[in-house]
Formats: sequence, structure tokens, C-alpha cells
Amino acid sequence: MTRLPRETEKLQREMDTMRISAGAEKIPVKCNSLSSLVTRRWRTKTFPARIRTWRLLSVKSISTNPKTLVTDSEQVASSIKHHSEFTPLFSPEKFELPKAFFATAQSVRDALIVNWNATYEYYNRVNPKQAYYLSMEFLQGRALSNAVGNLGLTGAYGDALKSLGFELESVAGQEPDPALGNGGLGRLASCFLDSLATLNYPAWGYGLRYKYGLFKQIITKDGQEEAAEDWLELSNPWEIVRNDVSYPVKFYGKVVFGSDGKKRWIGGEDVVAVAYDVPIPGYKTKTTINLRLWSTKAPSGDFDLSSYNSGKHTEAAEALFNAEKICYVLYPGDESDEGKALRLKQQYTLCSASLQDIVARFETRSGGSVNWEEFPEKVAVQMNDTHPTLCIPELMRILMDLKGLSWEDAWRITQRTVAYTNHTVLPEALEKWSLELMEKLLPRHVEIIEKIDEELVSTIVSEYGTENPDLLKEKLKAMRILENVELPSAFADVIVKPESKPAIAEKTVDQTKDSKEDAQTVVKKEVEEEETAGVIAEVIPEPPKMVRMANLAVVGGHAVNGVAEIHSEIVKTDVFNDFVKLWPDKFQNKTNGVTPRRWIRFCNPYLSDIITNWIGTEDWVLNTEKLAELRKFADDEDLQSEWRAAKKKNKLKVVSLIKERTGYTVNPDAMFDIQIKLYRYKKMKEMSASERKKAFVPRVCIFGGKAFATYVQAKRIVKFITDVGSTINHDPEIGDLLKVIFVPDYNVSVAELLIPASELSQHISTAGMEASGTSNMKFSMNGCILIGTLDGANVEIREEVGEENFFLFGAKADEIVDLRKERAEGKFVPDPSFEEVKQFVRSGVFGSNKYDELIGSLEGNEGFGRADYFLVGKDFPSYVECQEKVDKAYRDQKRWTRMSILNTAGSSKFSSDRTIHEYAKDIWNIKQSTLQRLDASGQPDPDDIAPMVCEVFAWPHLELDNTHNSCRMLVIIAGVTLLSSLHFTSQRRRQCLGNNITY
Ligand code: NBG
Repeated sequence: MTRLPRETEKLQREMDTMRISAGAEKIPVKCNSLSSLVTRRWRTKTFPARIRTWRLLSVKSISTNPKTLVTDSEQVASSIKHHSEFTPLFSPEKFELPKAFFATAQSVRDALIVNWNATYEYYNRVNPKQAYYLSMEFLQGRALSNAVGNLGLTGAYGDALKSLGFELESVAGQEPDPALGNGGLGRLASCFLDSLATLNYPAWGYGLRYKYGLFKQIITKDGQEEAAEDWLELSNPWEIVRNDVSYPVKFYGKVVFGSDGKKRWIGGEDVVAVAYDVPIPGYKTKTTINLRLWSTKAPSGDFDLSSYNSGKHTEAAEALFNAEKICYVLYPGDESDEGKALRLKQQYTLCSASLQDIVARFETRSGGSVNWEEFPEKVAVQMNDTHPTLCIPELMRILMDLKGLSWEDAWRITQRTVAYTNHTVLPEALEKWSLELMEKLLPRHVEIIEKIDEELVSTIVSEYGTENPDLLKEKLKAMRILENVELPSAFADVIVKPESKPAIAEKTVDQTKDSKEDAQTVVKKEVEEEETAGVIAEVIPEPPKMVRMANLAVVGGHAVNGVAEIHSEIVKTDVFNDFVKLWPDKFQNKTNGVTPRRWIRFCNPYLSDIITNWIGTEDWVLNTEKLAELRKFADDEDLQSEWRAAKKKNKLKVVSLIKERTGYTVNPDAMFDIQIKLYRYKKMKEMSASERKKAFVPRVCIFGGKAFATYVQAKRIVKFITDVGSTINHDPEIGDLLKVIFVPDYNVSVAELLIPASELSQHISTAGMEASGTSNMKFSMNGCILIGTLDGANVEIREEVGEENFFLFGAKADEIVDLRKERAEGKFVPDPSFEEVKQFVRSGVFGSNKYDELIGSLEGNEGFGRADYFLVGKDFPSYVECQEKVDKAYRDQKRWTRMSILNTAGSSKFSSDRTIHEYAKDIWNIKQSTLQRLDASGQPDPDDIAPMVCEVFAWPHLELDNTHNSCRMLVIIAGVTLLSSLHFTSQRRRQCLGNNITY
């Protein structure tokens, strides 16, 4: 034991005098007194600020013997034991892995609560402008390793658990992976929270606490099956329910005028949204921000006791179920009207509860004098995609109906407060809600939306004038928030009114009807005529009246951003081009990023240690630009061999994962490639064993991803991959040269294993289709080389890592329109190799299934689900050629390792820290604000830098019995990308729209 500094010894003595008696060892030191003692000491400026942090750890002893310090890990062990006994979730006689996980998490949570409270108290005191990130999805992943990593306590927890007979890794592996999100958009939200906390920005996330996360994927012989993911089954140790923070949320009802002449929304159905807080710790900072998730319940008193007692049990509990089901699942199926209403209820719950909370906080922090004009100077609301767009009418409603502001004031304040991020360029994937449904569910909001639409119409009319009615009509059609809805009466005459009568698509009836006949007479006459003639007429219904949420978000927000340079350009030149002409300054780019903590430092400790050793500091975790220093060592043999060894260790972990999840044994020396190549298999089969060995580098092609439950085509792809795997993986002629693995139930934890182990990964979306992609960033950071198209963030990754370190193929975004036209005109001639592969699949080599729907999607020149919309046939030859370059490069391990190092070295731009700084400066106008305590005179203590380490509450040893988880539509033919469920969702929306199903 090293000698203690004098101050530490003194503090040790102070602590010992606090012990109550000779039996002190058995008497718990109250955590509060220990904590306050530590805090008091910390405040005395005995230690220089930075050093203080570390010394604190060594003085938090609870031993009675002044000479024997309890180490950090001993304190941690004691805290874990305390929780296992005093906040138990399991029976006392056993202490097994699940119990160890919960007790460990509770012990970490103590620390997080201390920091959360300090952060909250600090923001309340300083009242900075705060950003609120509203998202229907947060794909948090497991929290334990991340939390102890951010607190700098990985070692202490590792040792503590060892002393209790456990490995930190296995304990962390017990945690359910909360999938409160689908993919990229939700994971981005979670990366942003990590960066916000780490960079000390005043910010919170708001979302919904879904009872069931994204489904559990089970792979059977029939393909994918889904099971509910009950992530809360054993409770969630990270959340803190705030029973005193709840808000009423209303649905249905009607709008009336109050006695003060103001509108009132009354009646209907009320539910209560209750806050559950999830502390989000920053890395090496005390700042711990909040993810507030809402859960819904019925107001107390809604349980109908008399019905219950009269035996009508289900009826009695109906209100309870109606309220609770709002937060049951992420993305409830919305094909039925009930499903649609439920999803709209979810979106409104998020917006209403969050805004009521934000407004209440603004009022509290304003003290006695609320000045609403200051609201946008204290609050920034970011809408993650269109899902939280109801924030706009809801904030208007609160400001006007509840706070008494005029329309003009409320509108100005709302616009200055909210901003919108667009995550997709597919116009058909932009959310629309049925006006009829919205009128029923949210009548007051529809009034507000109608007024916003009317003001927009006025703006469009003054912009384009009435001289050219066709142009005006076109602009109104494209830009209005309300679709297929008559113009507001004030503008009824600006253009010729659209026909309101139902149209008749006639097959055999005479087209020359008397124009004076009214619609009803025409329909009646025609039906009679058809009945007599035995002819079937098709009645085209009136187009449904819809609310276009993206248009509302663009109009109501002060900023609109895309998520990668190319995507933001497409947003400007295509998706919202008409709005850019009106408000050019609104539109921005914010290229996505990912947190280097979770996505290198914690998921890839081997590589992280190497980086730290070669750069000479661990600062790169916070300042990723330091990664560039690796460039100068890219050819160094020592670095190269360490680099390869780290990759190998990560690959070995994946070998075990694959064995455990699929039963397949794969060769860790083969290239780990997230892709599949049937073409490769076919060519291999045509060769002799020795030719084959010479021509191909051994590869393990790994897939993961979930197909949306109702998206049939995506499910076919999953089934196809597993069929291909079972043929190839059992082919003795092929052996280790090619393996095709589908890892079931892909989620954040699986990604944390796969990404560090991958050597090549495929990001091969048709150019212009993928907004950004974020897994491409994670792969590149972990020294994986990308093969991809010039799409989304690939473009910027290639620029950063150098074109010679990126395998590029395929058509460019600006060629796509012409290529589709060429195809539609029947002029496209596919490469013979492409035809060969389709034949091969159809030949039955992968089982009895002929995959007609999949192959069919690549054939023909027109029709929904046909004509190779994603241009797989077009890009195929350049893809195959590019793969040959990949094989050649991999054979030269020196060159490959250099490329790998240069990928990591060039990935600094893709830290979400960079993205968050940009949002903070360009959109939210918030400032970094590091926690400071006040000195005796009430002034901020200049010496007081927030400590990176929290207080771990120590408890005396308790005697316990320590017995000791873009694709292109089909692509497969050419080789696929990691199947992104998110992408599937977009595709699914397309598909639904193709089937005339809209939100
Ligand atoms: C997805 C895009 C991805 C992008 C993420 C995060 C949706 C609607 N879009 O390319 O497909 O990386 O958003 O921005 O989920």
C-alpha cells in the first residue's frame, strides 16, 4: 500500500472519528454522511481541482483501521452487496448472475443520481438555454458498461465483481438490450445524448417508455418470426419513476368557447403521462443529463369498481387498458384504423407531455415574472423526423388557450423554438395523417393546423401571384399542409375550384355525358346503365384528405436539416425545393455522427489501447481529431502487427457468438465481410479446388437485421440469406472459402461485437436513397474498410479516409433519374453475369424455393415491385469488379492493414461530438456549461472543475453466500449490405403506399 498524502490521512482520521463504536465495522456508515464528508472535503480546496478527483477515490474509506484503506473496488463491492440485500429483486439465499447485474446496476445508479441531481440543481440555478431532443425512438443499448466507462470506474467495478466471483463482462451481458427504436434514427438520438452530456451542454431527451421494445427475432426454417421483447420483465434498474411529475393528455372531445372568449378543448378521454427518468452520464464529467420517458396510465378513479363487482371485469378495466396500451409497443401495426389512432395517440402523448413539462420548467425557472418572449431564448425543441411534429400545434395551443397569448405572439414564439431534422428523401415515406382521424382525436389541433395552412396559402399566393393560375395551383398542391382539402374560403376564388364530385372511371360507358347533370345523377344513371349492360364500372373514391406532417414541420420550424451533405442537397433541390425558394435560410446540413465512447472506446478496448499507446494520450476519445496522428504510423510494422492482433481477438469473440447463435463454426482467419455473394459462390463452383483457392480469399459473410413484421419482401430476403447459408456452409467443396451467416436478433449489443471484428463492410444503397447511414461511420472508426456507392455519409467518409482506402462502385445520385427512365423505356440491357446469377438462384440450388418474388423485383421494365427500382442490375458489373479489387488488397496484408489504420485515422469527423457542436451553434444556440459549485460568498468557485468521478457509496461488508446478448430490395445477387430494419421500414412505407395505405 502506498503512503497516503497528509491531507488524505487527515481526512481518513475524520472519517474514522465518525464511526459510532467499537463495533463500527458492522454498523453501516450512512451514505449521506460519507457522501457529504467527501463533498465537504472536496469543497475545501485542499486539493488542486483535477488531482482532487483521483484522491477522492482513495480516501473514501470506511475501514476502522486508519492504516488499511478500503480501495475503490472494495467500496464498490460493498455497495453491490448492499443493494443485493437492501434493494432486492431476488430471493436472499442465492447470489447469481441476474442478481449480480441488478445489484451492480443499482450501485452505479446511486452514483448517477448524485450527478443527475447536481446537474439539475445547477441548471435550475444558472437557467441556461436548454435543448430538448424529442424522438419517438431511442436505441440506447445496454447501459452498464457504458455508464461505468463514462464514470471512469470500469477497473473498480471489474475488480469488485471479481472479488464477488463474477466477471464484469458476464454481469453486463445479463442486461436486456432496450430496443426502444428501430435503427439509425433511434441510435442517432442515443449517440446525441451521450455527446450532449459529455460536452456539458444543457439538454434533455424526451421519448416514450414502451413496455415492449422492438420485437425479438427468431430464425426458423420458415424464415423470421417475431416475439414480443419484454425488456421490463425483471424491471429496469436505470430508471427513476417520478410520481410527482405527471401531466394530463387529452384525446377526442370538442372545442368550445370559454366565458373569456378563449377556445377550450373539453370532454373526451384523458390519460395521465408519468415521467420515468433515465440518467445519461457524460464521459469524464460530472454532467449527467436526462432522458425522460413517458408512460401512460388512466387517471385514478377510472377503474369502474361497481362494474367489476357486478362481474364485468373486462369492462371495468377498459379505461386502464386504453390508457396503458398507448405505450405498449414501438410502432404498433397501423394497417387498421385502431392501429392508426394508437400511433397518433403515441405521437401526441410524446409532444403534449414533453411540452407541458418544458413549459412548466420555463415558468419555474422564470421565478415570479414569466416573459413568454423569452421562451425561445431558454428553450430549443428539436423534432427528430416528423413523428413529433404535433409539437407545433400543441405549443400553439398551450400558449394561446392556456397562457392567453395572441395567435401572432404564439406563432412567433413557436417558430423560434422548434426545428426539424429530416431523415429520408423518399417523398412517399414522409408521414401523412388522415384529416378525419385527426379531427376526431385532436379537434383543437386541427383548427390550429387549418389556420397555419391558411397563412401558408396566403404566403404562397403573394409569392406567386394569381396571374399564372396553373403555376399557383401547382405550388399550392405541392406546398400546402392539408392535402386534397379545398382552399380556405378567403382564397376560394384565386384559382378554379377543384371538382368535388366523385370521378367515374369508365370502361365502356359513353364519355360524353351532359356536363349539366349533377354528380349524383351521373353516378345513378351509370350504375343503372351498367346493371342493364352487365358492365362493371370502377368508382374512383375522392382522394383522402390528409395532413402532411413534413410540410407542417418545415413551415413551423425555424431550421430544417438533412443528415449528410448529399442528403441535405437532395432535401434542398428536390424534397422541399419549393420551400427553399420561400425561406432559403432555414435549410442546413448536419452530417450525422456516432459516439466514440460506445463505438470505439468501450466496444473495442483492444484497439483503443493501441490507439492510446501510439498517440500517447487517451484524449482522442474526446478530441477525435487526434486520431489523425495515427497516419504517420500507418506503415509501421509494430503498429501493423498490434493492429492485426486486436482485430483477430475481436474476430474470435464473433466466432463464439456465431457458434452460440447459429451453430456454425467459422474460420477466424477468413475475411469478415458483412455481405453475401452468390455470384462468388457460383464462380467457385465452376472451378477446381486449386483454382478456387487461388482465385478467392476466404470470407465469412455476416448478416444481421430485422425485417418489419408486415414487410413481406424483407422477410423473404432474410429467408433467402439463411437458405443460401445452409447450402454454402454445408458444401464440402467450398469449406472455409465462403461462409454465409445470418446472426439472429441483431441489436446494439450484437453490433458492439460485430463492428470491431469486421474487416470489410458493405454500404451499397442505390445512390441518393440512403440519407446518411451511421453504421458506415462505426465500421470505418473500427478500422473496417467500406465497399460502397457514393451515397449518404459514404461520400464524406471516402473524402476523409482517402479514396484509395474506400472501395467505390456504382452509379452516382445524379444519374439515377435517367437510368430509371432508360429502364422504363425498355432500353436497359443487363450484363450477362447478372442474368447468370438469377438463373442460378432459380435453378433450385438453394432449396425448393424459386424466390420468384425476389427475382421478379429485378425484372421487367415497369410495375410496382418490378423493374429493378434499386438498379441492382445496373450496378452489378461494377460491384463484381470492385470485389476483385477487395480480394487483391486483402491478399496484401500490409496494404490492407494500412488501409484499415487510415480508416480509423480519418474518422474523426464522424464523432457525434462534432455533430452536436454544430447543432448547438447553428440551430439551438445553446452554450456548454460545466457544473460549478458556489464558494462561501455565493460566487462560482473558479477552481472548481467538475470531477469526473462520482461518489460511490460504500457499505460495510455484508456476509452473503457468494455462489457464483439497405439493403437494396434484393441485392443479394450482387452481394448485400447489412440488412437495415430501418431501411426496411422506409421501404415498407413505400410498399404500403403502393397498396394505397397511408398513415
Ligand atoms: C434514417 C436513414 C439513415 C440515417 C438515419 C439517421 C429514417 C427515417 N432514416 O440513412 O435511413 O442514417 O435515419 O439519420 O429512419
